[in-house]
Amino acid sequence: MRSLLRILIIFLVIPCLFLAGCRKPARENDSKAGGIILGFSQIGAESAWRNCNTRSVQDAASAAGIQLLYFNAEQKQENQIKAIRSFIAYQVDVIAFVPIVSSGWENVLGEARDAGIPVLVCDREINIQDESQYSGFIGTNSLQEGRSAAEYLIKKYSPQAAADKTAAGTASSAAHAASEKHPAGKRPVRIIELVGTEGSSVAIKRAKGFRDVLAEYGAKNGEADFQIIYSVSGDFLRSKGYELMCSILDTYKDIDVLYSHNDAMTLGALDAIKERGIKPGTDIVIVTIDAEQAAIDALKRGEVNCVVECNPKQGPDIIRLATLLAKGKTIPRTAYMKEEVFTEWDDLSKLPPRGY
Ligand code: GYE
Repeated sequence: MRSLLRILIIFLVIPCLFLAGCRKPARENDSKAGGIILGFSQIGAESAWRNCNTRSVQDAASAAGIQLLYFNAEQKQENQIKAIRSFIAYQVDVIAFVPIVSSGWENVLGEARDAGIPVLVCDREINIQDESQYSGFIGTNSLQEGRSAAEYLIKKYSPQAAADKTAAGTASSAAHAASEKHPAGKRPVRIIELVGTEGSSVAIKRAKGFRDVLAEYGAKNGEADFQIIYSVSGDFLRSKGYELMCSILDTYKDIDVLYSHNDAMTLGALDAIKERGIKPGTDIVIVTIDAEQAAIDALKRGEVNCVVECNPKQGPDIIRLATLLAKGKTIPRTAYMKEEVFTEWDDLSKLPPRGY
């Protein structure tokens, strides 16, 4: 019955709000039912990670008996703004949204505040002058993910770290070979960076965290051991990861490392690399973020060297926080998901299936 109601709302009521500009006058009937209505604006379906994130929110909402008005913005901020306006017109109890980019939310969030509807920012962060325009954030710690990616590289290329690991019998031969290829003092390690969607908090912070750690390391050692020779946005898409990597391989010859902001782009890039007879994981060190099953499988095959987990299963937390907000409670300003790092030096034989 609930799903029938949801289908009716999604396919009949909301399009009506968009197309005819009609307003649902009040929520008396819904309030009598006592249920919480959550308007959720998702950015799209650009990756397996994203699809898992959407499923997680939908499953958690239905488990909690929360009515979810779900919108897929198809990668457009204007669609998200429209969706949020429709949630306001519908007088939902809470609005949750994944901001595709970090800026440009002042007006619509001001409207939500005027309407007295609390807003939960999910997955990606926003950059806004008046932080009281939203109630809190739950999602990805992108700065730390970028830092973890760089920390792995420092270990990988540190002769000492590789030697220690060899002595302990845990180093892969690739780790040792890499550190021998670039002993401190020789030419810097040359890095290609595939960046996520431009203007998104995740792309900005994954780039910044990565650079911060490399710069801190360089400052400590008095030399630049790492050099980002080219950085380009692949919009978090597998197809772009492939296309970009094809042209990058035509242009750059001495690539040591590919640092990619998500697995979808990495998987595309791996296709391009393998097509040219280059061995990913050996000839080019691959560092990727998300930890989709396909990336973990590639790590196990030795085609990827480090996978920084980004946890898409945010649904239970989003629903818990949205419920608190609907009840007029305050929530923490910022909550990050728990995330791990998997490398070629780990025993992954007992890692449970990822589910995305
Ligand atoms: O890494 C990527 C995606 O916002 C953290 O968006 C998310 C990113 C994730 O599509 O795969």
